[in-house]
Amino acid sequence: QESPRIYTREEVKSHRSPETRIWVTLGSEVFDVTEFVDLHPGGSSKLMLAAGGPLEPFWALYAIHNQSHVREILAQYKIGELSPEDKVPSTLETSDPYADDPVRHPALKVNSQRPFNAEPPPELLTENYITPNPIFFTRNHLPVPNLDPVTYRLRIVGPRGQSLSLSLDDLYQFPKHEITVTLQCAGNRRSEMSQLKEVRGLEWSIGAISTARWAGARLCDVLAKAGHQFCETEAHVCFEGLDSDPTGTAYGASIPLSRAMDPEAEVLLAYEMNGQPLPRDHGFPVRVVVPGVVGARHVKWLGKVSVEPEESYSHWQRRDYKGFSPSVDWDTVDFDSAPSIQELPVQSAITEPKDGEMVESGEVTVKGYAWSGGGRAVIRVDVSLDGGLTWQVAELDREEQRPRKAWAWRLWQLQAPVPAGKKELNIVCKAVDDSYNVQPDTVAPIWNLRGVLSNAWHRVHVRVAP
Ligand code: HEM
Ligand code: MTE
Ligand code: MO
Repeated sequence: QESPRIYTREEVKSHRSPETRIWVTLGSEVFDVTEFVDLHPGGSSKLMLAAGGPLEPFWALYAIHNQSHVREILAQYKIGELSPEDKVPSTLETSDPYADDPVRHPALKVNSQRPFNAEPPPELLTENYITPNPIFFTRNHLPVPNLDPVTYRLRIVGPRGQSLSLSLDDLYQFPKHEITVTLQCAGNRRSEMSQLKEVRGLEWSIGAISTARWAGARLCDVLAKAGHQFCETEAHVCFEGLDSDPTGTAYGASIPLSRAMDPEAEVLLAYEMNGQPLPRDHGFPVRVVVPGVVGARHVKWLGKVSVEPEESYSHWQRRDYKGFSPSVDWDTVDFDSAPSIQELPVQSAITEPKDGEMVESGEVTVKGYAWSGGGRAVIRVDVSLDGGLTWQVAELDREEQRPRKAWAWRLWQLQAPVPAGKKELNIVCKAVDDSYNVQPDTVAPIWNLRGVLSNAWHRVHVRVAP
């Protein structure tokens, strides 16, 4: 066996372009990843941030890399070792950008620790119409910023460049508007898609959805104050978070200006969640709430709002959170060809009983949630105990549903006799909204490479106690 080639940190540093080839280090090992750059699932530009240097500070931020299959890919590109005096400074190995993240509730099912992504377990999800703050699902792309409410400023930039800087006290001066809104991630129920065929993304079960009472200033009032009166149909309102990656790129997203300026759309710059200041995980001190629209646009830790002729140039607006045909794969996908997800389709899921559970013979109680995007109200939930052969109508909760402004979910339940002699039940639910939109019966025809918009009939298999 040959002894490994030894390189200095200086040498590695000079290899950071396709012309000179692209080298990186991990621990004391040196890799030439030139051939991998265009294959990187996280994008070539992200990988290039580490070109010529250590991966540790970046991988500490994207802990998805701490998996053996990622290490195996990297191992194929090994070209040698760093000289001993040039090993990574220990501060880089130990500094953890997530060290300051808040403490979380132990009931949350964690799908990723860094960044933090977690959902409430089904048995708690529909215990309350309003989800308690500590178990509200959390979807972070980056470390949670720690913002000082006293020095916090929100920058509002109008279409002609005129700008306004608002403190929290300034925001409190606008009329306080309070609404109940369900927030759902585009990736809710992704795990059902990945069971069918691999998708790229976090494994969410049915809990990437929660409901809160949000209070704050209406975005249309704040934009009017910034001198914005008109509604150009082509324009967009872009939001930027104060969480940012190693290049300083902030989380961002946008919505059409027409929605932002419509008082009936009730888009909020929210500073309260269920009567409390926003928790840090949910955007303290200010986040956007866009009723009826996918979670990704509800930008947290809001730093900037601007009226622009184009949609946000953010990765999450243009290169993610879009739907595609099942025929599209990572070699053929053209992100520019599909619109960004805004309003979400009709959705429902069973939270009780749980898959695999044993239920009593006699009577079974089935519970769950149902919701639709764009303010469309859920008008009915159908439940089957025999895999969809026969159906019964579930009882919906009595929460208020305003026409065209049904922003929040409806909880539902069905109590039904267990058919005599049954050893197992295939429980299914499906919801109907007030446009008579329905859910597809299976996941195959809506499967997509990113695993978004997963809203097939929800199925739970249980055994009946003898
Ligand atoms: C995802 C490998 C460098 C950011 C991935 C995945 C692999 C990978 C295999 C997919 C993981 C999975 O889905 O299970 C590598 C290798 C690298 C490298 C071998 C170095 C040669 C970087 C750097 C960054 C980065 C430097 C950031 C600055 C990301 C992100 C994703 C990702 C954000 C997630 C993409 C998504 O699912 O949305 N990487 N990576 N990677 N990588 Fe890297
Ligand atoms: N805003 C910022 N600044 N950073 C983020 O990572 N995640 C988005 C959105 N707003 C995100 C963000 C996504 S994809 C979702 S689904 C919701 O926040 C989740 O909100 P929650 O964590 O309060 O449930
Ligand atoms: Mo999301």
